[in-house]
Amino acid sequence: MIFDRTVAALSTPYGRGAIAMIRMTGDDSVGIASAVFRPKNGKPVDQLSPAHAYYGYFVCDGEIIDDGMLTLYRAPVSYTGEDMAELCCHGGVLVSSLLLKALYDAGACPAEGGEFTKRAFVNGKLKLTEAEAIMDVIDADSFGALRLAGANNRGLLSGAAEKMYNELRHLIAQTYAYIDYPDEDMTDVTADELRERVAALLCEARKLKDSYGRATVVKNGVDTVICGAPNVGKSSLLNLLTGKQTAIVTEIPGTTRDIVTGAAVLGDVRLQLSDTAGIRNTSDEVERIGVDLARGAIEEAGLVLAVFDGSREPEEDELSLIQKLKTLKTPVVAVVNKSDVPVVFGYDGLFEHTVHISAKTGEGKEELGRLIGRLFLEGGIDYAAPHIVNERQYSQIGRFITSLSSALSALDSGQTQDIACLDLEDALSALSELDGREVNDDIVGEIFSKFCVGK
Ligand SMILES: Nc1nc2c(ncn2[C@@H]2O[C@H](COP(=O)(O)OP(=O)(O)O)[C@@H](O)[C@H]2O)c(=O)[nH]1
Ligand SMILES: [Mg+2]
Repeated sequence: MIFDRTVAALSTPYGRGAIAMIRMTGDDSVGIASAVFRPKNGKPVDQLSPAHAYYGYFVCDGEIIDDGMLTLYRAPVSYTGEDMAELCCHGGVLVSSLLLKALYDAGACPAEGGEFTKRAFVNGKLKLTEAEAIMDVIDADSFGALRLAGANNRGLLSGAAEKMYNELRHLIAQTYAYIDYPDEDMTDVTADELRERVAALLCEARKLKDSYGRATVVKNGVDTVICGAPNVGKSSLLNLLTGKQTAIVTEIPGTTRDIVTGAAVLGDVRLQLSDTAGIRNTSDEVERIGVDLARGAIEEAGLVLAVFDGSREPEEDELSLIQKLKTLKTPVVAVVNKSDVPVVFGYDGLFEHTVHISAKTGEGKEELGRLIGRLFLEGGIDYAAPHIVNERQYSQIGRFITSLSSALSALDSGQTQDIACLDLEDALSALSELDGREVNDDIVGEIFSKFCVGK
């Protein structure tokens, strides 16, 4: 991939703000910046020191339109590895559009979404997993998601992949040398040692593969359905967890009919919550549709929060709901609500997991969070360990594992080392795709097309 155009784009959101930043990358960046910027210090733009911000005036069609800052970067010491310019003007919609137009008039082309980061990747400034992590940093909406994204952006996953890559490449080279020149004392990788070292790689790769489940829980969240009889406090629980009035709460049974959704972060776990209609037999047509939706949502959930009102005995409809919930494979947490009033029925021992809470006062929310953390993260997540964070990475680590396992079986069934090495070469190629050493243009295009323009 060769980038022969110099491209520019607005890197801050389009709209009114204090400051707007326009970035430009490519060979002509400095020349084009000279056409639109007059430094206050009177120096020609091409004599400004790189990575220093200069104050001056922006010119469009021969007229000064704004004042602001210009920072130049010289290849290869820049984000993209090319010559770059960053222009900061006032954050008006008109002024930033005019400045961008001035850059286009002077020879820049509009940048595509993600083009800056794509160039950084192609020019070797970033591994593919690091580039993906940049998007995750931008999208992160919980502290946990940000920590995962930040760690991969700083190279935790690419470092782990590189370590495995180097070990495997070395192993393959040593083994071929041994096969081709067994008498020359070049190496001593016996079939046993080969088996041992492949097994060690396999163990590491499986750990990495397992990390995906936890990362998904933190990053994408668990589809969680709040269900129960009318008036037990389902909508109040949704509001407590989302921290705002997401659903209407009244003392009138049958208030919630549509599925009301919201997101919450409890500890490190993100929950994609769906509040549902209270489950009961009803002659009201609209409510009945809501109850059917609720039953359907329970079947598809990753977690069910079954809410009960602890201040009264369970009703007939609730007893059959309990039986139904017991047949689910999905984890079910019994949330016994209204703990702020005297307990009449505790639901203890009926479910594997029970938490007493008050959606009204918030009491018990932390315990619910700890319980969910234990269920989905086995007590915690180690942010200092590398994590696989998307399906693309997951499928490559899966291919790596399959190929390593196949090499091991070949050795176990008495095949020669060179036969095992064919599988090891495929394993090496899976790792290369994981961090982008060897990845086709379509995949690169797909990854960067999800980026915003200007990133
Ligand atoms: N005392 C008390 N009342 C609650 C609590 N949670 C909900 N309620 C009340 O129970 C009624 C039904 O609540 P709502 O959230 O609409 O229940 P839903 O029908 O299950 O969604 C309302 O009057 C709430 O104020 C709680 O923890 N304690
Ligand atoms: Mg409700």
